[in-house]
Formats: sequence, C-alpha cells, structure tokens
Amino acid sequence: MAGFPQNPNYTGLNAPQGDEYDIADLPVSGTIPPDVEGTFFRAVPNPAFPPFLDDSGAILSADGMISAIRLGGGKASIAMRYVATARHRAEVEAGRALFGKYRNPFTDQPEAQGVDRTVANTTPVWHAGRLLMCKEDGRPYRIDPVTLETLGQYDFDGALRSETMTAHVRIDPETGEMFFFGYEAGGLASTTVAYGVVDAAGKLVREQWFEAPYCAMMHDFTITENYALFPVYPTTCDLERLRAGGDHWVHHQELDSWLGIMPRHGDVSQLRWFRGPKGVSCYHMLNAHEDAAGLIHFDQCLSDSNAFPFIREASGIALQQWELNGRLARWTVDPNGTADTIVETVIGPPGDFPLIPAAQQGRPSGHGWMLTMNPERRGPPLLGGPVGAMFDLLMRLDLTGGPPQALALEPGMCFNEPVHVPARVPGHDGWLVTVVDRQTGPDSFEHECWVIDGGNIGAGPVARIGIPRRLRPQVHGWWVSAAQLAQAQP
Ligand code: V55
Ligand code: FE
Repeated sequence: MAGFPQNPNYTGLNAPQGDEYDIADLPVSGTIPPDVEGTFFRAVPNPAFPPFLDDSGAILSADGMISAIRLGGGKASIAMRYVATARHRAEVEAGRALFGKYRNPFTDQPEAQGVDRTVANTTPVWHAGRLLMCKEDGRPYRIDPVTLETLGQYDFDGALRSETMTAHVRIDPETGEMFFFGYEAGGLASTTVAYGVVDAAGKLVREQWFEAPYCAMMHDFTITENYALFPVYPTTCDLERLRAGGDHWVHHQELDSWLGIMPRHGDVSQLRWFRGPKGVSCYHMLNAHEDAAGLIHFDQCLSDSNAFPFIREASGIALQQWELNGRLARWTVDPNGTADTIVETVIGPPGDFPLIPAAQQGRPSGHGWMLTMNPERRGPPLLGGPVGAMFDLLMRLDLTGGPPQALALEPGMCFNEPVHVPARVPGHDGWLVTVVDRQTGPDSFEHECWVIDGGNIGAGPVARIGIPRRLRPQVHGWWVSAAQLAQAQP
C-alpha cells in the first residue's frame, strides 16, 4: 500500500490494509461461550488508492471492506473482502483514485462522471435474511454472508425512491420491522428526508418524504414502540460551497438543534419538531422509550460541537479534541403537550458507540454499554480512527440507578465498537464481542477479538482470539447468530 500521504488519515493505526483473505483456526485462549455461535460482521474502511488531492475528510470516504469473524464450536476464523461498489470497481479498472473530496462530486476526475460515489463503509445490517453494507450518502450494497461476494446495489426490489439510506436502521424486536431514513434523499444538499418501513419479510411497505429544518448530517435516529424520532444537529451542507470545490459539512454553533417526532406508522404530516440546544452534535443514540405518563425519553451521546476535527476545522471552530465536552444525555419531550421544549438530563459520561440488547430496542433498556476514555489514564490515548484518538474504557451503565461497571485497557490499547450477543439463559446479560488493538512499536500493532461477559465486564475477556493480520479501525459491526444465518435468503 505505497504512495499514501504521510498524514494521520493514512499512518499508524490508520495505515491502509487492503488485503483480502480467509484465515481459519485462529488461536483461541480461554473459552468461547456456547451462546456465541454466529458471525461478527464488521465494516472496515480501507482506501484502495492514494488520493489525488488533499482532503482531511478522506477518513470517511475510504472504500468499505466487509470483515467476518466467525465464531462457534470453540473455533474462530476471519475473512476480509472489499465491497465491490461501482466506485471501487471503476478505480480498480483505472488503477488509481478517480473520486475527489469526501462527498463532493465536483472534485472528481472526468472518468468518475455518472458513477455512483458511495463507498458502503459504515455498517453491516442484517434484516430478513439479507446482509447489507450501508453508508449514509448512498444506497446499500447487498453482500453474500458466506462468500462475502458483493451481490450488487440494493433497492428493495426496485421499491426504494430515496437516493440514500442511513447506516443506522432500527429493528423492532417484536414485529421484526425495519425502520430507516435517508437524508439528502432527493439529491446532493437537498433538505428532503425519506422515512421507510420494511416488513419482517424484507418488503419495503412504505416510504414517505419530509422536509428537514435545514440540510443536516443526520447520522442516526431512533424508534419507540409507537414513535419514530429524527434528531437534527446543526452540521449543514450547501450546494454552492460544493460547486466551488469546498467541504460538504460546516458546523454552526449558533444554530438550533431539533428533534422531529411522529407516530412510527403515521403520516409525515404528523411530524412535530421540538427545539433542542444550539450548536450540539451527536452521532449515535443509545435508545428511546415511552414512559407510563406518555413522555418520550431519547438517550444519546451528545457533544457541544461536532466530534470530527476535520469538520470543526472547516467551520472555523477552534476546539481541540480534548476540549470537546460531551455526555450521555436524555432528552425528554411530551408528544401530547403543546410546547416544543426539550428537557435535558445527564445520565452518563462522555463517549460514543452506545449499545443495548436488540430485544430492548425502543423499550426501557435497564442497562447498556458504551465506550469512553479512561479518566485515570496517564499519557496519551492510542491515536487513530476517524476522530484521531481511540477509546480505552468499556462501561456498563445501569439505567435504573445502580452502579456502573468498567473495563479499562492498558496504555497503548483501544476498543473498536462491540456487538452484543444475547445469552440463552434468562437473566444473563449476554456477551460483548469486540476487536481490541494494541500498539507494540512506533508503527506496529496487534489485534485480538475479545468475548466479554456483558454483566461482569470488569472481569475482562472470557476468550481472546488472536488475529494474525494488521487491522485498520472498524466503524460499526453487527452480530448475526448461526440460527439467523441459517435463514439467509438466496
Ligand atoms: C460517521 C462515519 C461515516 C460517515 C459519517 O461515525 C459519519 C460517524 C464511516 O463513515 O460517513
Ligand atoms: Fe455510525
């Protein structure tokens, strides 16, 4: 992987690792619990070709790779493949990069004209027996869960109208329906948002469009049993700026944030906007639920500005990463009242990658997990990943008021986002499966996959799986059990 610029997007932990491989019989120490039988799919961005222009946002537009860590019967294997997007195929054909700045088609080479730009690098989603690799700027790609071969771009058998679909869908644990949205649904920098409902069999049964207060980076959303919640934070896009070769996103500290709420099976005309604090930003939500009084509680990893240094830089916001304040914030609103107000309560520490058991989606979750920075660490965190520094503390939060649990890594180590694997025994918290990185030298790193008891995280891993390759940081993952894999659609 020669020829890449020597900047933090391409060096150290972020050095490109574009090899495709299958490795069986990985070394396992400890015992993989019998509950943990299935595949941990991971989305791993890896730029295949050096960029032809300087772009700090390139960290988000690296080609998507799908990684499968298969666990079961005490054994483990790993596979890595590029998602064969139209963009990746065009660049392989040309033997060089053709696409310019992150989400700015006006900076592309002539050969890129008319070729879909998405890199499918953010989340592997499993629903109705299909595996989709998703990125919020385009439509998903369908992947064969066994061979990891790309089966083509996926539009729900021609039913999808939106040009985009989020990487953060929500699946109702009782109905099996998948809820999603897509922003810039009607084209680059548009304020149109698509809202879709897919039934348990995978059919797109309803797609409606609505107008956002402004064109915003809408990364995630949530559902409750009865509502769909669309948060909007003031990181905005402008078509004229794009035409001039500028950045897709600029963050505005002085603009209001918003939370749009509508009945999840209702009409978009019922959407009501609640006004949030100015200038805040959030990438990932833990969950949302309704209480007995009918209030809606919406729990999110909120920060005072955009978490990406390259976006703050483009916005003229002089705030270092260690100066960025955040919190796990609960926004409470009354969908039956007349006020557009939001009440904020702090319910947890700053951090990201919040996680609940899939069975608790949209319901009071009791507990959840998230990643944060160890406040007691001496020295710098492990550098790398999209925001430049990696998390080194895993927390289990008791949302009913009980004490938190924590698992701190040694200096020079970090967590990638864990997935949750439910236990078969009732009352057991289940397991977390995650990739852990360790820096072993100025430019050397080692990687393991850990299985952790979700109810006793402080005890450390019950199993550690050695990965004999260099891994670039993962974005999101998805656990697909062996029973779900047996239901894969042809
Ligand atoms: C994020 C990641 C993305 C993206 C937008 O984690 C936001 C946030 C890996 O791609 O395109
Ligand atoms: Fe995300």
